[in-house]
Amino acid sequence: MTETLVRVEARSGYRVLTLNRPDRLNSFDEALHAALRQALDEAAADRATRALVLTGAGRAFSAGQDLADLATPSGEMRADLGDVLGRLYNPLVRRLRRLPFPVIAAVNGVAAGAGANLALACDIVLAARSARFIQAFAKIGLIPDSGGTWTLPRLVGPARATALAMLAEPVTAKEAAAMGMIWRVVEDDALLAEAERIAGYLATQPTAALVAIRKALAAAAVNDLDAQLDLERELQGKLGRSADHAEGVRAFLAKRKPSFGPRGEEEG
Ligand code: T3D
Repeated sequence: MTETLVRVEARSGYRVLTLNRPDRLNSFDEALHAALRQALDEAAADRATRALVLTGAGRAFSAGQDLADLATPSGEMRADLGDVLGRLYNPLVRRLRRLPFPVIAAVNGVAAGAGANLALACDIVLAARSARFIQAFAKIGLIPDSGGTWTLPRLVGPARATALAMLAEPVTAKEAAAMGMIWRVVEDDALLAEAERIAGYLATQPTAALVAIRKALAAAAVNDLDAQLDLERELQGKLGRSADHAEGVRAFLAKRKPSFGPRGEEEG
């Protein structure tokens, strides 16, 4: 059951995870959460995995929480939503943000609610030209969750974040790229190939440095300049002593391509 809810394809140096509940627009019920959790943990445990692509089967990336799973047909809530976040979504976002390698979201179609914010929690977000992002929460009396209230203002600024959250209007991939919400728009039929090209490239790069980049950029949201300078010094000091740095410099001086070492113990 869990294998099919998230399709896992291992490639050379990276994995492709596909949310595979297309008849429900890859919306999240407990089983999909469990399957994704397992797939992420397996990828993290495999030293040969140095990048990940996250995408969706069918016409959606993910429609967020499966609303039918949380409520009865008459709209009566079956679960406490704070508890749902605490048990399922918050650990998932933390997992994604702490993976010991970079994660690329290949947003193949609509990404709504938590589906949008899980995509935005990834390190690099590509979207198919036909994809849409919807902060659907306000329409059902909620606030953006899965890190949305943290991620959105950082990506697009508070004015746009407020309008995105309050109006809950669909944003096209092109608009999302123009406002800095995502990295790039790709033609629909080229999306996965481009995501895999990037994952393949990142898998050959110094993983510890890539993970440290994520850490430093995230810390900038809360640090003042002094604290950030200290963090850069700490991280750079460590990276500067690494075999990957030495190899990068040697390769540069010898005018050849670097050959970086295997994934180490880096924490996400
Ligand atoms: O603790 C907590 O807070 C819980 C966590 C909450 C996090 C959240 O994600 S809250 C936000 C939940 N998501 C939404 O509110 C989005 C709801 N879906 C939509 O607004 C639309 O479906 C879409 C904009 C995503 C796509 O629209 P469209 O017109 O392309 O498709 P559709 O016809 O609306 O949907 C197709 C089917 O998928 C349909 O079922 P049917 O009629 O074919 O049997 C629809 O009901 C179903 N579906 C779509 N989204 C969900 C869903 N079923 C359950 N849950 C969904 N989220």
